Amino acid sequence: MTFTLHSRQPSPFGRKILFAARHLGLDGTMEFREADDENLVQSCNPLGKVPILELEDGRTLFDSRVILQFLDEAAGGGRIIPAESAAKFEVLRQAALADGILEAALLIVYEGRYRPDLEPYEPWLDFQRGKIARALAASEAAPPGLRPPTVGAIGLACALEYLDFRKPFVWREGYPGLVGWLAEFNAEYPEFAESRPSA
Ligand SMILES: N[C@@H](CCC(=O)N[C@@H](CS)C(=O)NCC(=O)O)C(=O)O
Repeated sequence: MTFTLHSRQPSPFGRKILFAARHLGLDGTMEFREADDENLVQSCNPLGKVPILELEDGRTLFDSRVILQFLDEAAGGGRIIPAESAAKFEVLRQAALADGILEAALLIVYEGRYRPDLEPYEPWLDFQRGKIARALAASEAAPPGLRPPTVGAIGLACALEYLDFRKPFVWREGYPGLVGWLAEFNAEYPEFAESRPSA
């Protein structure tokens, strides 16, 4: 079984897939392809977003949440998404919170990137910052467990490092518990650094 991951090197959603595949021992069967052809991206995903996972039989899967479920099953199941119902839904809820941080962070980044000729619209940016602040507070109050790295933990680690990377929201001073949590995640999974974007 081989897969092609269409993504972009700095994508935090793509990073979730890279780390999960590595952790699950599936990285040897997954080829990374830089998604620089917008037509190809849109033909695989009408939403025009990455990551996309192309399967051997030509099927394409998106979005990152679906791909993570697919990888978990491909690795035997119950590895990064618990099999037991209550634990599973708690982890999926944590993952949704982390994705929400990323979505709000991306909107802040895109506000600058796609409207470069206009003044930033602060009420909109504050609205997004509020989502990030509340989600970080909730994640700090009840952080995902570290062992194993569930989709909740993977999502949160990718979200926090995306905030460090693009700096749409200053978080380290306000959330010392999460600073410690992220340090522990990195210590536990040194291979996480391999997927860290460089630019
Ligand atoms: N919910 C999607 C979000 C994916 C996403 O927003 N990807 C960004 C790159 S990090 C993208 O492709 N943006 C282009 C666009 O919004 O058109 C997922 O989990 O995969």
